[in-house]
Amino acid sequence: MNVDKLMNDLTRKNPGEVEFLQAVREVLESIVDVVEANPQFEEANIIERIVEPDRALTFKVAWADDKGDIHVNRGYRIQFNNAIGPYKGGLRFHPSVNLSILKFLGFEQIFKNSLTSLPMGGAKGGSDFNPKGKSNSEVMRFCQSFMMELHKIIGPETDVPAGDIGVGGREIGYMYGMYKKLTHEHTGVLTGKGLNWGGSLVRPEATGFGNVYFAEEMLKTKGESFKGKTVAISGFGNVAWGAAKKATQLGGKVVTISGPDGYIYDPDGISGKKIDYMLELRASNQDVVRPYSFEYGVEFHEGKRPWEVKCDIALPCATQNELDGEDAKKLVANGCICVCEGANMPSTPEAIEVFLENKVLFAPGKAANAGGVATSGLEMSQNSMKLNWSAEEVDSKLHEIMRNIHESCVKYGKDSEGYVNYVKGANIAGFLKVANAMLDLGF
Ligand code: NDP
Ligand code: 2IT
Repeated sequence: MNVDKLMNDLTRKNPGEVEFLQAVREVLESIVDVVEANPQFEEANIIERIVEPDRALTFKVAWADDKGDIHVNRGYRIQFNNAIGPYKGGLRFHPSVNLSILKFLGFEQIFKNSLTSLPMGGAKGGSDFNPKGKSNSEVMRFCQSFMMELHKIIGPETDVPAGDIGVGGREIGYMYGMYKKLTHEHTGVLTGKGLNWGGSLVRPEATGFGNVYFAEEMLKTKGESFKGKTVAISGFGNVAWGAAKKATQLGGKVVTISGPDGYIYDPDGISGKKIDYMLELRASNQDVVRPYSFEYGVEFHEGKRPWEVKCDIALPCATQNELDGEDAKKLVANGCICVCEGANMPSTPEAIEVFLENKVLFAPGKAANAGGVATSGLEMSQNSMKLNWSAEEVDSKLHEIMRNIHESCVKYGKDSEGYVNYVKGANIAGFLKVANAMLDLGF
Protein backbone atom coordinates (compact mmCIF):
# COMPACT_ATOMS: atom_id res chain seq x y z
CA MET A 1 0.00 0.00 0.00
CA ASN A 2 1.55 3.27 -1.17
CA VAL A 3 0.24 6.04 1.11
CA ASP A 4 2.03 8.85 -0.75
CA LYS A 5 0.58 7.79 -4.09
CA LEU A 6 -2.91 7.45 -2.60
CA MET A 7 -2.57 10.89 -1.00
CA ASN A 8 -1.30 12.47 -4.24
CA ASP A 9 -4.31 11.12 -6.12
CA LEU A 10 -6.65 12.29 -3.38
CA THR A 11 -5.06 15.75 -3.26
CA ARG A 12 -5.52 16.11 -7.02
CA LYS A 13 -9.15 15.10 -6.71
CA ASN A 14 -9.89 17.27 -3.67
CA PRO A 15 -7.77 20.41 -4.08
CA GLY A 16 -7.48 22.66 -1.04
CA GLU A 17 -9.35 20.29 1.28
CA VAL A 18 -6.68 20.57 3.95
CA GLU A 19 -8.57 19.13 6.92
CA PHE A 20 -9.99 16.24 4.92
CA LEU A 21 -6.58 15.30 3.56
CA GLN A 22 -5.06 15.58 7.06
CA ALA A 23 -7.67 13.19 8.51
CA VAL A 24 -7.26 10.67 5.68
CA ARG A 25 -3.46 10.65 5.86
CA GLU A 26 -3.56 9.91 9.58
CA VAL A 27 -5.81 6.90 9.05
CA LEU A 28 -3.92 5.53 6.04
CA GLU A 29 -0.55 5.77 7.79
CA SER A 30 -1.94 3.78 10.72
CA ILE A 31 -3.46 0.95 8.73
CA VAL A 32 -0.62 0.18 6.29
CA ASP A 33 0.46 -3.02 8.06
CA VAL A 34 -3.08 -4.36 8.35
CA VAL A 35 -3.86 -3.66 4.70
CA GLU A 36 -0.64 -5.34 3.60
CA ALA A 37 -1.38 -8.38 5.74
CA ASN A 38 -4.87 -8.66 4.23
CA PRO A 39 -4.54 -8.60 0.44
CA GLN A 40 -8.31 -8.99 0.05
CA PHE A 41 -8.69 -5.30 0.97
CA GLU A 42 -6.48 -4.06 -1.87
CA GLU A 43 -7.94 -6.62 -4.26
CA ALA A 44 -11.37 -5.10 -3.64
CA ASN A 45 -10.00 -1.55 -3.79
CA ILE A 46 -11.30 -0.85 -0.28
CA ILE A 47 -9.01 2.14 0.32
CA GLU A 48 -10.07 4.07 -2.79
CA ARG A 49 -13.68 3.25 -1.97
CA ILE A 50 -13.55 4.26 1.70
CA VAL A 51 -12.05 7.73 1.07
CA GLU A 52 -14.81 8.73 -1.35
CA PRO A 53 -18.11 9.81 0.25
CA ASP A 54 -21.20 7.94 -0.95
CA ARG A 55 -22.71 11.37 -1.62
CA ALA A 56 -22.10 14.99 -0.62
CA LEU A 57 -25.08 17.27 -0.89
CA THR A 58 -25.04 21.06 -0.69
CA PHE A 59 -28.18 23.13 -0.63
CA LYS A 60 -29.37 26.70 -0.29
CA VAL A 61 -30.75 27.85 3.05
CA ALA A 62 -32.57 31.17 2.75
CA TRP A 63 -33.98 32.71 5.92
CA ALA A 64 -35.32 36.05 7.11
CA ASP A 65 -33.84 37.95 10.06
CA ASP A 66 -35.95 39.85 12.60
CA LYS A 67 -35.96 42.96 10.40
CA GLY A 68 -37.24 40.98 7.45
CA ASP A 69 -33.93 41.03 5.56
CA ILE A 70 -33.26 37.80 3.70
CA HIS A 71 -29.96 35.93 4.05
CA VAL A 72 -28.56 32.92 2.24
CA ASN A 73 -26.33 30.27 3.81
CA ARG A 74 -25.07 26.98 2.45
CA GLY A 75 -26.30 23.71 3.94
CA TYR A 76 -24.42 20.41 3.63
CA ARG A 77 -24.88 16.72 4.33
CA ILE A 78 -22.01 14.33 3.62
CA GLN A 79 -23.22 10.72 3.66
CA PHE A 80 -19.84 9.07 3.80
CA ASN A 81 -20.29 5.36 4.38
CA ASN A 82 -23.20 3.16 5.46
CA ALA A 83 -21.58 -0.28 5.36
CA ILE A 84 -22.36 -1.09 8.99
CA GLY A 85 -25.55 0.89 9.61
CA PRO A 86 -27.59 3.97 8.66
CA TYR A 87 -25.60 7.18 8.17
CA LYS A 88 -25.06 8.85 11.55
CA GLY A 89 -23.26 12.01 12.60
CA GLY A 90 -23.74 15.55 13.78
CA LEU A 91 -24.60 18.90 12.22
CA ARG A 92 -22.25 21.84 12.75
CA PHE A 93 -23.35 25.47 12.49
CA HIS A 94 -20.27 27.71 12.46
CA PRO A 95 -19.02 30.38 10.04
CA SER A 96 -15.88 28.32 9.37
CA VAL A 97 -17.87 25.36 8.00
CA ASN A 98 -16.90 24.25 4.49
CA LEU A 99 -16.75 21.06 2.45
CA SER A 100 -13.27 20.11 3.66
CA ILE A 101 -14.19 20.39 7.34
CA LEU A 102 -17.39 18.39 6.94
CA LYS A 103 -15.65 15.72 4.86
CA PHE A 104 -12.95 15.33 7.50
CA LEU A 105 -15.62 15.03 10.17
CA GLY A 106 -17.69 12.58 8.11
CA PHE A 107 -14.62 10.46 7.39
CA GLU A 108 -13.61 10.34 11.07
CA GLN A 109 -17.19 9.47 11.97
CA ILE A 110 -17.00 6.20 9.96
CA PHE A 111 -14.28 4.82 12.23
CA LYS A 112 -15.62 6.37 15.43
CA ASN A 113 -19.05 4.85 14.91
CA SER A 114 -17.48 1.50 14.09
CA LEU A 115 -15.54 1.63 17.39
CA THR A 116 -18.74 2.07 19.40
CA SER A 117 -19.77 -1.46 18.29
CA LEU A 118 -23.25 -0.10 17.45
CA PRO A 119 -24.66 -0.34 13.91
CA MET A 120 -24.05 3.20 12.62
CA GLY A 121 -22.44 4.43 9.40
CA GLY A 122 -20.54 7.72 9.06
CA ALA A 123 -21.93 11.13 8.05
CA LYS A 124 -21.68 14.82 8.93
CA GLY A 125 -23.41 18.00 7.88
CA GLY A 126 -24.11 21.55 8.82
CA SER A 127 -23.91 25.09 7.57
CA ASP A 128 -21.75 28.20 7.54
CA PHE A 129 -24.57 29.93 9.46
CA ASN A 130 -23.15 31.96 12.37
CA PRO A 131 -25.37 31.64 15.48
CA LYS A 132 -23.40 34.45 17.18
CA GLY A 133 -25.69 37.31 18.13
CA LYS A 134 -28.80 35.76 16.51
CA SER A 135 -32.15 35.94 18.27
CA ASN A 136 -34.11 32.84 19.18
CA SER A 137 -36.56 33.43 16.34
CA GLU A 138 -33.76 33.88 13.84
CA VAL A 139 -32.22 30.58 14.91
CA MET A 140 -35.64 28.94 14.62
CA ARG A 141 -36.29 30.27 11.12
CA PHE A 142 -32.83 29.19 10.01
CA CYS A 143 -33.31 25.67 11.43
CA GLN A 144 -36.73 25.36 9.78
CA SER A 145 -35.39 26.44 6.42
CA PHE A 146 -32.40 24.08 6.78
CA MET A 147 -34.73 21.15 7.47
CA MET A 148 -36.95 22.00 4.49
CA GLU A 149 -34.12 20.67 2.33
CA LEU A 150 -32.43 18.17 4.65
CA HIS A 151 -35.58 16.15 5.32
CA LYS A 152 -35.51 14.85 1.74
CA ILE A 153 -32.46 12.69 2.39
CA ILE A 154 -32.72 11.66 6.05
CA GLY A 155 -34.88 9.16 7.92
CA PRO A 156 -34.73 6.97 11.04
CA GLU A 157 -33.37 4.00 9.07
CA THR A 158 -31.48 6.07 6.47
CA ASP A 159 -29.55 8.92 8.04
CA VAL A 160 -29.85 10.21 11.60
CA PRO A 161 -28.24 13.62 12.25
CA ALA A 162 -27.45 15.08 15.69
CA GLY A 163 -25.67 18.08 17.22
CA ASP A 164 -22.10 19.33 16.99
CA ILE A 165 -20.58 22.82 17.32
CA GLY A 166 -23.37 25.40 17.35
CA VAL A 167 -26.12 22.76 17.37
CA GLY A 168 -27.52 21.80 20.77
CA GLY A 169 -30.92 20.94 22.20
CA ARG A 170 -32.58 24.15 20.98
CA GLU A 171 -31.54 23.71 17.35
CA ILE A 172 -32.38 19.99 17.34
CA GLY A 173 -35.85 20.97 18.64
CA TYR A 174 -36.53 23.45 15.86
CA MET A 175 -35.25 21.05 13.21
CA TYR A 176 -37.22 18.13 14.61
CA GLY A 177 -40.37 20.25 14.76
CA MET A 178 -40.07 21.03 11.07
CA TYR A 179 -39.23 17.42 10.13
CA LYS A 180 -42.34 16.28 11.99
CA LYS A 181 -44.52 18.73 10.05
CA LEU A 182 -43.02 17.86 6.69
CA THR A 183 -43.21 14.10 7.05
CA HIS A 184 -46.25 13.72 9.29
CA GLU A 185 -44.20 11.35 11.43
CA HIS A 186 -42.82 11.27 14.97
CA THR A 187 -39.78 9.03 14.60
CA GLY A 188 -36.23 8.96 15.92
CA VAL A 189 -34.81 10.84 12.97
CA LEU A 190 -32.56 13.12 15.01
CA THR A 191 -30.70 12.40 18.24
CA GLY A 192 -30.02 14.81 21.06
CA LYS A 193 -33.77 15.36 21.30
CA GLY A 194 -35.46 16.86 24.38
CA LEU A 195 -36.50 14.41 27.08
CA ASN A 196 -40.21 15.09 26.56
CA TRP A 197 -40.16 14.23 22.88
CA GLY A 198 -37.94 11.20 22.42
CA GLY A 199 -34.56 12.19 23.84
CA SER A 200 -32.34 10.05 26.02
CA LEU A 201 -31.16 10.82 29.52
CA VAL A 202 -27.39 11.44 29.67
CA ARG A 203 -27.08 12.39 25.95
CA PRO A 204 -26.16 16.02 26.82
CA GLU A 205 -23.39 14.85 29.16
CA ALA A 206 -22.36 11.82 27.11
CA THR A 207 -19.45 13.13 25.03
CA GLY A 208 -17.71 14.76 27.98
CA PHE A 209 -18.48 11.89 30.37
CA GLY A 210 -17.29 9.34 27.81
CA ASN A 211 -14.13 11.34 27.24
CA VAL A 212 -13.29 11.28 30.94
CA TYR A 213 -14.18 7.56 31.21
CA PHE A 214 -11.71 6.93 28.40
CA ALA A 215 -9.00 9.03 30.08
CA GLU A 216 -9.65 7.11 33.31
CA GLU A 217 -9.00 3.82 31.50
CA MET A 218 -5.75 5.18 30.05
CA LEU A 219 -4.63 6.43 33.46
CA LYS A 220 -5.40 3.02 35.00
CA THR A 221 -2.81 1.40 32.72
CA LYS A 222 -0.24 3.47 34.62
CA GLY A 223 -1.79 2.90 38.03
CA GLU A 224 -3.07 6.50 38.00
CA SER A 225 -6.48 8.17 38.34
CA PHE A 226 -8.12 11.63 38.23
CA LYS A 227 -7.90 11.99 42.00
CA GLY A 228 -5.84 15.04 42.91
CA LYS A 229 -4.88 15.75 39.28
CA THR A 230 -4.89 19.19 37.67
CA VAL A 231 -6.91 19.19 34.44
CA ALA A 232 -6.74 21.74 31.59
CA ILE A 233 -9.81 21.87 29.35
CA SER A 234 -10.31 23.94 26.19
CA GLY A 235 -13.65 25.10 24.83
CA PHE A 236 -16.69 26.01 26.91
CA GLY A 237 -19.37 24.18 24.95
CA ASN A 238 -21.29 20.97 25.39
CA VAL A 239 -18.28 18.67 25.44
CA ALA A 240 -16.15 20.87 27.72
CA TRP A 241 -19.09 21.12 30.13
CA GLY A 242 -19.61 17.34 30.40
CA ALA A 243 -15.88 16.71 30.72
CA ALA A 244 -15.51 19.31 33.48
CA LYS A 245 -18.42 17.76 35.37
CA LYS A 246 -17.11 14.19 35.28
CA ALA A 247 -13.44 15.10 35.82
CA THR A 248 -14.48 17.02 38.95
CA GLN A 249 -16.70 14.16 40.18
CA LEU A 250 -13.71 11.82 39.90
CA GLY A 251 -11.56 14.10 42.07
CA GLY A 252 -9.74 16.14 39.42
CA LYS A 253 -9.34 19.93 39.58
CA VAL A 254 -10.28 21.65 36.30
CA VAL A 255 -8.35 24.91 36.08
CA THR A 256 -9.04 26.15 32.53
CA ILE A 257 -11.75 26.59 29.91
CA SER A 258 -11.38 28.62 26.71
CA GLY A 259 -13.15 30.33 23.86
CA PRO A 260 -12.12 32.00 20.62
CA ASP A 261 -11.31 35.10 22.74
CA GLY A 262 -8.77 33.44 25.11
CA TYR A 263 -8.71 31.24 28.20
CA ILE A 264 -9.81 31.38 31.83
CA TYR A 265 -7.44 30.26 34.58
CA ASP A 266 -9.24 29.42 37.81
CA PRO A 267 -6.70 27.98 40.29
CA ASP A 268 -9.44 27.05 42.80
CA GLY A 269 -11.04 24.75 40.27
CA ILE A 270 -14.04 25.10 37.95
CA SER A 271 -16.56 23.08 39.92
CA GLY A 272 -20.18 23.12 41.14
CA LYS A 273 -22.19 26.07 39.88
CA LYS A 274 -19.18 27.39 37.99
CA ILE A 275 -19.53 24.43 35.61
CA ASP A 276 -23.18 25.22 34.97
CA TYR A 277 -22.25 28.85 34.36
CA MET A 278 -20.69 27.51 31.14
CA LEU A 279 -24.21 26.69 29.94
CA GLU A 280 -25.27 30.31 30.49
CA LEU A 281 -22.23 31.51 28.57
CA ARG A 282 -23.08 29.27 25.60
CA ALA A 283 -26.76 30.19 25.69
CA SER A 284 -25.85 33.88 25.46
CA ASN A 285 -24.76 33.24 21.82
CA GLN A 286 -21.88 35.68 22.24
CA ASP A 287 -18.95 33.34 21.55
CA VAL A 288 -16.84 34.63 24.44
CA VAL A 289 -15.61 33.01 27.62
CA ARG A 290 -14.33 36.24 29.19
CA PRO A 291 -17.45 36.98 31.29
CA TYR A 292 -16.44 34.03 33.53
CA SER A 293 -13.47 36.09 34.73
CA PHE A 294 -15.77 38.97 35.79
CA GLU A 295 -18.27 36.61 37.43
CA TYR A 296 -15.67 34.72 39.50
CA GLY A 297 -12.79 37.24 39.69
CA VAL A 298 -10.16 35.07 38.03
CA GLU A 299 -7.50 35.52 35.34
CA PHE A 300 -8.39 35.79 31.66
CA HIS A 301 -5.60 35.36 29.11
CA GLU A 302 -6.65 37.14 25.98
CA GLY A 303 -5.93 35.48 22.63
CA LYS A 304 -4.07 32.58 24.30
CA ARG A 305 -4.66 28.84 24.53
CA PRO A 306 -4.74 26.97 27.83
CA TRP A 307 -1.86 24.62 26.95
CA GLU A 308 0.74 26.86 28.64
CA VAL A 309 -0.77 26.12 32.06
CA LYS A 310 0.83 23.42 34.23
CA CYS A 311 -1.47 20.39 34.26
CA ASP A 312 -1.40 16.60 34.60
CA ILE A 313 -4.23 15.93 32.16
CA ALA A 314 -5.28 17.91 29.07
CA LEU A 315 -8.73 17.55 27.51
CA PRO A 316 -8.96 19.55 24.26
CA CYS A 317 -12.71 20.03 23.76
CA ALA A 318 -13.08 23.03 21.40
CA THR A 319 -12.32 22.40 17.74
CA GLN A 320 -9.92 21.00 15.12
CA ASN A 321 -6.23 21.94 15.07
CA GLU A 322 -6.41 23.91 18.32
CA LEU A 323 -3.28 22.29 19.81
CA ASP A 324 -0.08 22.47 17.74
CA GLY A 325 3.47 21.13 18.05
CA GLU A 326 4.59 24.06 20.22
CA ASP A 327 1.59 23.64 22.55
CA ALA A 328 2.37 19.91 22.80
CA LYS A 329 5.97 20.65 23.78
CA LYS A 330 4.77 23.02 26.50
CA LEU A 331 2.39 20.40 27.88
CA VAL A 332 5.13 17.75 27.96
CA ALA A 333 7.64 20.16 29.54
CA ASN A 334 5.09 20.96 32.24
CA GLY A 335 4.65 17.28 33.14
CA CYS A 336 1.34 16.50 31.43
CA ILE A 337 0.91 12.70 31.37
CA CYS A 338 -2.38 12.29 29.53
CA VAL A 339 -4.03 14.06 26.57
CA CYS A 340 -7.51 12.84 25.76
CA GLU A 341 -9.27 14.51 22.81
CA GLY A 342 -12.88 15.55 23.40
CA ALA A 343 -13.05 17.53 20.17
CA ASN A 344 -12.56 16.07 16.69
CA MET A 345 -8.92 16.27 15.53
CA PRO A 346 -7.91 19.07 17.94
CA SER A 347 -4.21 18.08 17.83
CA THR A 348 -2.18 18.80 14.70
CA PRO A 349 -0.03 15.97 13.26
CA GLU A 350 3.07 17.72 14.73
CA ALA A 351 1.47 17.74 18.19
CA ILE A 352 0.60 14.04 17.94
CA GLU A 353 4.20 13.28 17.02
CA VAL A 354 5.42 15.08 20.15
CA PHE A 355 3.01 13.12 22.35
CA LEU A 356 3.94 9.77 20.83
CA GLU A 357 7.69 10.47 20.99
CA ASN A 358 7.37 11.35 24.67
CA LYS A 359 5.19 8.31 25.41
CA VAL A 360 2.37 10.48 26.73
CA LEU A 361 -0.98 8.71 27.10
CA PHE A 362 -2.64 10.19 24.01
CA ALA A 363 -6.13 9.33 22.76
CA PRO A 364 -7.50 10.58 19.42
CA GLY A 365 -11.01 12.03 19.29
CA LYS A 366 -12.45 9.21 17.23
CA ALA A 367 -11.94 6.90 20.21
CA ALA A 368 -12.10 9.32 23.11
CA ASN A 369 -15.17 11.34 22.11
CA ALA A 370 -17.19 8.41 20.77
CA GLY A 371 -19.39 8.50 23.88
CA GLY A 372 -21.56 11.18 22.30
CA VAL A 373 -22.49 9.25 19.19
CA ALA A 374 -22.64 5.99 21.18
CA THR A 375 -25.32 7.53 23.39
CA SER A 376 -27.04 8.78 20.24
CA GLY A 377 -27.09 5.11 19.23
CA LEU A 378 -28.66 4.29 22.59
CA GLU A 379 -31.25 7.01 21.94
CA MET A 380 -32.06 5.34 18.61
CA SER A 381 -32.50 1.99 20.37
CA GLN A 382 -34.88 3.52 22.92
CA ASN A 383 -36.85 5.24 20.12
CA SER A 384 -37.20 1.96 18.23
CA MET A 385 -38.40 0.13 21.33
CA LYS A 386 -40.64 3.04 22.41
CA LEU A 387 -39.05 2.78 25.86
CA ASN A 388 -36.94 5.06 28.02
CA TRP A 389 -34.00 3.82 30.03
CA SER A 390 -33.02 5.37 33.37
CA ALA A 391 -30.00 7.65 33.63
CA GLU A 392 -28.12 4.90 35.48
CA GLU A 393 -28.81 2.41 32.72
CA VAL A 394 -27.67 4.73 29.93
CA ASP A 395 -24.61 5.84 31.88
CA SER A 396 -23.57 2.28 32.63
CA LYS A 397 -23.93 1.29 28.95
CA LEU A 398 -21.91 4.38 27.96
CA HIS A 399 -19.24 3.49 30.49
CA GLU A 400 -19.03 -0.06 29.19
CA ILE A 401 -18.79 1.13 25.58
CA MET A 402 -15.89 3.45 26.47
CA ARG A 403 -14.11 0.61 28.30
CA ASN A 404 -14.55 -1.62 25.25
CA ILE A 405 -13.21 1.05 22.89
CA HIS A 406 -10.20 1.40 25.16
CA GLU A 407 -9.68 -2.35 25.03
CA SER A 408 -9.85 -2.38 21.21
CA CYS A 409 -7.27 0.41 21.04
CA VAL A 410 -4.95 -1.54 23.34
CA LYS A 411 -5.48 -4.71 21.30
CA TYR A 412 -4.40 -3.09 18.03
CA GLY A 413 -2.13 -0.31 19.32
CA LYS A 414 0.21 -1.87 21.91
CA ASP A 415 3.84 -2.08 20.78
CA SER A 416 6.49 -4.59 21.83
CA GLU A 417 7.61 -2.33 24.68
CA GLY A 418 4.10 -2.07 26.07
CA TYR A 419 3.40 1.52 24.95
CA VAL A 420 -0.09 1.90 23.52
CA ASN A 421 -0.35 3.98 20.35
CA TYR A 422 -4.06 4.77 20.64
CA VAL A 423 -4.08 6.52 17.24
CA LYS A 424 -2.99 3.33 15.53
CA GLY A 425 -5.21 1.15 17.70
CA ALA A 426 -8.34 3.22 17.06
CA ASN A 427 -7.75 3.50 13.33
CA ILE A 428 -7.10 -0.22 12.85
CA ALA A 429 -10.00 -1.38 15.03
CA GLY A 430 -12.41 1.10 13.41
CA PHE A 431 -11.22 0.28 9.89
CA LEU A 432 -11.33 -3.52 10.11
CA LYS A 433 -15.02 -3.76 10.91
CA VAL A 434 -16.05 -1.38 8.11
CA ALA A 435 -13.65 -2.86 5.55
CA ASN A 436 -14.87 -6.40 6.27
CA ALA A 437 -18.48 -5.26 5.98
CA MET A 438 -17.68 -3.63 2.63
CA LEU A 439 -16.17 -6.91 1.41
CA ASP A 440 -19.24 -8.85 2.51
CA LEU A 441 -21.60 -6.42 0.80
CA GLY A 442 -19.87 -6.28 -2.58
CA PHE A 443 -19.15 -3.00 -4.33
P1 NDP B 1 -20.27 23.71 21.20
O1 NDP B 1 -20.80 24.57 20.14
O2 NDP B 1 -21.12 23.40 22.36
O3 NDP B 1 -18.89 24.29 21.69
C1 NDP B 1 -17.79 24.40 20.82
C2 NDP B 1 -16.63 25.11 21.49
O4 NDP B 1 -15.54 25.27 20.62
C3 NDP B 1 -17.03 26.48 21.87
O5 NDP B 1 -16.31 26.85 23.00
C4 NDP B 1 -16.63 27.23 20.60
O6 NDP B 1 -16.54 28.58 20.72
C5 NDP B 1 -15.32 26.65 20.31
N1 NDP B 1 -14.98 26.84 18.89
C6 NDP B 1 -15.70 26.46 17.82
N2 NDP B 1 -15.07 26.77 16.68
C7 NDP B 1 -13.96 27.40 17.05
C8 NDP B 1 -12.89 27.97 16.33
N3 NDP B 1 -12.86 27.94 14.98
N4 NDP B 1 -11.87 28.51 17.04
C9 NDP B 1 -11.89 28.50 18.41
N5 NDP B 1 -12.87 27.97 19.14
C10 NDP B 1 -13.88 27.44 18.48
O7 NDP B 1 -19.79 22.38 20.51
P2 NDP B 1 -19.44 20.98 21.15
O8 NDP B 1 -18.96 21.13 22.55
O9 NDP B 1 -20.55 20.08 20.86
O10 NDP B 1 -18.22 20.53 20.24
C11 NDP B 1 -16.84 20.70 20.62
C12 NDP B 1 -15.97 19.70 19.87
O11 NDP B 1 -16.38 18.37 20.21
C13 NDP B 1 -16.06 19.75 18.35
O12 NDP B 1 -14.81 19.40 17.80
C14 NDP B 1 -17.08 18.67 18.01
O13 NDP B 1 -16.91 18.19 16.71
C15 NDP B 1 -16.70 17.63 19.04
N6 NDP B 1 -17.71 16.64 19.38
C16 NDP B 1 -18.97 16.97 19.77
C17 NDP B 1 -19.86 15.98 20.11
C18 NDP B 1 -21.24 16.28 20.60
O14 NDP B 1 -21.97 15.33 20.88
N7 NDP B 1 -21.63 17.53 20.75
C19 NDP B 1 -19.51 14.58 20.02
C20 NDP B 1 -18.14 14.32 19.67
C21 NDP B 1 -17.30 15.34 19.36
P3 NDP B 1 -17.41 29.48 19.71
O15 NDP B 1 -18.63 28.73 19.28
O16 NDP B 1 -17.69 30.59 20.62
O17 NDP B 1 -16.55 29.76 18.54
O1 2IT C 1 -18.66 14.24 16.38
C1 2IT C 1 -19.60 13.56 16.87
O2 2IT C 1 -19.45 12.36 17.12
C2 2IT C 1 -20.87 14.22 17.14
N1 2IT C 1 -20.98 15.42 16.93
C3 2IT C 1 -22.04 13.43 17.64
C4 2IT C 1 -22.72 12.72 16.50
C5 2IT C 1 -24.01 12.03 16.85
O3 2IT C 1 -24.63 11.54 15.90
O4 2IT C 1 -24.40 11.97 18.02
